[in-house]
Amino acid sequence: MTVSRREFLATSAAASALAALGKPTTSFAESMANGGIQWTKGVCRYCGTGCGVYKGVRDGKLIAVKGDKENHNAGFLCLKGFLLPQIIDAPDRALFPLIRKNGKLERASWEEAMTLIASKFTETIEKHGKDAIAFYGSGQGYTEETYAANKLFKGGFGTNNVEGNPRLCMASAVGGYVSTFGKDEPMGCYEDIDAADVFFIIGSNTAECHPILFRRIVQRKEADPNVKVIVVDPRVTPTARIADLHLQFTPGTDLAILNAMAHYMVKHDLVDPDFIKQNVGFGQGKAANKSWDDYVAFLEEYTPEHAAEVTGCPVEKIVEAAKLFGAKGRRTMSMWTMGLNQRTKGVWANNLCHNLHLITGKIGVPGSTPFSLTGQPNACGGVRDGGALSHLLPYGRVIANADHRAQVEKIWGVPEGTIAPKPGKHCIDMFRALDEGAIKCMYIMCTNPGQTLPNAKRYRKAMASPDSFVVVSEIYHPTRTSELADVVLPAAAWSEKEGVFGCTERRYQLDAQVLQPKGEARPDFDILVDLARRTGHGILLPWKHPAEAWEELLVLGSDTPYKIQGITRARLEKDHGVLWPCPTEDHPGTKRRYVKGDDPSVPADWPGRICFYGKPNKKAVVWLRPQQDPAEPADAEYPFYFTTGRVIEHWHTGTMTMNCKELKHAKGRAELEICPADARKLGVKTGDAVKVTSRRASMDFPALITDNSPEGMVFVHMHDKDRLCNELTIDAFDAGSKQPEFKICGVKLEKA
Ligand SMILES: Nc1nc2c(c(=O)[nH]1)N[C@H]1C(S)=C(S)[C@@H](COP(=O)(O)OP(=O)(O)OC[C@H]3O[C@@H](n4cnc5c(=O)[nH]c(N)nc54)[C@H](O)[C@@H]3O)O[C@H]1N2
Ligand SMILES: Nc1nc2c(c(=O)[nH]1)N[C@H]1C(S)=C(S)[C@@H](COP(=O)(O)OP(=O)(O)OC[C@H]3O[C@@H](n4cnc5c(=O)[nH]c(N)nc54)[C@H](O)[C@@H]3O)O[C@H]1N2
Ligand code: SF4
Ligand SMILES: [Mo]
Repeated sequence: MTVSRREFLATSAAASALAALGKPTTSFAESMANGGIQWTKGVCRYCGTGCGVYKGVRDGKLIAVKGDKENHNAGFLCLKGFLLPQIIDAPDRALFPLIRKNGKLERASWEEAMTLIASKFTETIEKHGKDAIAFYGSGQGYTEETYAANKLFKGGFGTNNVEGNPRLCMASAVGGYVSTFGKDEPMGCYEDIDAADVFFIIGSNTAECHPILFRRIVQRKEADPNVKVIVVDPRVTPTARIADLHLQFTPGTDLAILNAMAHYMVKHDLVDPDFIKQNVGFGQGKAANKSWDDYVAFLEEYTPEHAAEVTGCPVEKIVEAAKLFGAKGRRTMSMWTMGLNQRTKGVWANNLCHNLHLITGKIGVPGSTPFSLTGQPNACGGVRDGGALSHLLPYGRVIANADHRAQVEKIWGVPEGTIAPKPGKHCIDMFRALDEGAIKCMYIMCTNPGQTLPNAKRYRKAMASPDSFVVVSEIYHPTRTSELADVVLPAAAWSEKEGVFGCTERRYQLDAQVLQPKGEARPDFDILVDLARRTGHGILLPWKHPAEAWEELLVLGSDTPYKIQGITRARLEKDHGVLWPCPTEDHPGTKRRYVKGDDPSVPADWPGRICFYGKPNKKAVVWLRPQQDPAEPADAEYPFYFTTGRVIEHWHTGTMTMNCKELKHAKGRAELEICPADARKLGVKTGDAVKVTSRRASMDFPALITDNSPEGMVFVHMHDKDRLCNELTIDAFDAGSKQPEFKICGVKLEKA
């Protein structure tokens, strides 16, 4: 069998071949012996795997990145990580501020730009009220940066209109964890991979999106032939290619599969009644007032045969998945990402995954855990833990809770009542308000919504409108967002500043500065401190260095189950990542939450092995959630399912990775992945242009004929700035999490 370059890249073999280059060195003598390269510990810029890196600097330039052998990634990195140096000196780096004058972005001084922003924000609040301004941030900013913005907007300007791209990404996972367990964030850790017997991977293309975790899964599978991998994804992804069992189905129907698996487990004695009795309650709607019998009755209709009919997935595969997942004495780890979260029933889909672990008791032991994979490098640490969404406050607190607001106000030293009691607008509503004129000023930092919002035409128009004032802090220009801005602020990039990242497994780690910012670029943290000073809120952000903000975060996180007070700056500088809770500086960190003897929040005299202390009765909830159709299934007029997502080479809008020559050449433009049968019907060959039309827009893509796509479904990657697939996608969102359904809409296809 010949292996194409693409297949090679997309397997863990690529990652394995790019093993660590050697032991990190820091002393001058050692660095001279290494060709004068100074190596400093940091974190990869990209995905939520959060690989530890060493950054190699010579003569003031970042010349290499290598894997940190002492971190969880054991020295391994994927290609994107290794090629990080190329993002710094890219030709389109934004080097000085720009202000739009007479319709055109023109060079300006920092003084001019900051004065303009401060006066616009101040005037807008005076004229139109606090909620006429908004902040839109990112799971890629450092925790200190995100915190600075959150504090300035909620505690200074007095608006809860603080959102970020994690709304597009992790909101349904948050909703799932909070509704099922009472607290956000995964309870397991990467070490669970080494102990799992069964991997249940649903709606996650782990091989391309979390390659170094995928490598660890493959390693586990290779070490023990009894290990089984189940993949639940409509497409034949590189992840599905290692599966022992691949369940394909009509997009948007997998809630029926999850319920049918539960149905089979209940009928065939694959459940753990003792565990259920001690640790589990049942609920429907919003109330946890149901019983085991109600649950069994609810599952009655979800026979594997019924699910097969609804989903198109063969009945034997659903049964086999249930048998493998539920097998007694075997450990099961489930993983999921956007295939479940980016859905109008995203929270429910998350609930149903948790259900399978709760009814089988496969939770809280090494190798058994429901483990949501986080997308961005700091969606967990900065936005989720840091509470930088419109309904949240730091460390599990919520705007709607008066005690929580009072706790935060006290730590911030602001008068009682400063934090508005009503949640702000969530992402889609915020951009709709910008479109409708209710929001007039927006500060966008470290995200590229002009390319990544669904139904993008509408929101691009809103950002471009002369009636809105949009500030974009970016490391490059032009991007599909900075081109719409009124002011572009040149931001310092990864490695030109320092800060903390928190990845998927609750691991906090410090990313070091090793370079001076390019041109006139400044760290986002400094820019926000400057803005606070100019708007009369300097006292709230009195810091000179992010380490000072970190001190405050430790206080905010200490009297909560996060217990991050042991993760001091000094510890972060020394350690290769620490997993919270970590109540003291000499605490080893916590591998598994809710587990007695491991999680410091579980009382020592707790009678069971696990305590779901996030819930008042200490019981997690199995929710009765029915299958429901997506907002826009394929139909007679728009007969194809259109889905969008990622490939291993690129990061989101490609601003960074398209600047890496090898990555750009390996995969550049977005192609329409279509199966041979559908291509034949359309009369197209690979390379032919296909016109894709949704209810919102039309766009041409070159066809790529591949068996990866099932009949009736097409895929394009989201990384191409010249083909904005988001003009086609739908902005319908989950009623609970407000996360949009990027993964599913109906389109029609024609040969262009
Ligand atoms: N290379 C690379 N890695 C990345 C990123 C990147 O841009 N590039 N981004 C990071 C970020 S922020 C994120 S959020 C993650 C995303 O990581 P993933 O979620 O793994 O990646 P996606 O390609 O968005 O989508 C995953 C899968 O969902 C499937 N899917 C579509 N519809 C359905 C459905 O109805 N049900 C189910 N079960 N599956 C469905 C798609 O076929 C696709 O294979 O990746 C992170 N890692
Ligand atoms: N169709 C479709 N759309 C999607 C998705 C999908 O699956 N399909 N997935 C959604 C998901 S899960 C996510 S997470 C989002 C991601 O969406 P975005 O966050 O909008 O995409 P990125 O390309 O990661 O944007 C980050 C921007 O920050 C800039 N940047 C990098 N470093 C810095 C810095 O230090 N400071 C500043 N100020 N800027 C910096 C980069 O150049 C880049 O332009 O996309 C969402 N949109
Ligand atoms: S797996 Fe993710 S964190 Fe690790 S090197 Fe690759 S992109 Fe970076
Ligand atoms: Mo994401």
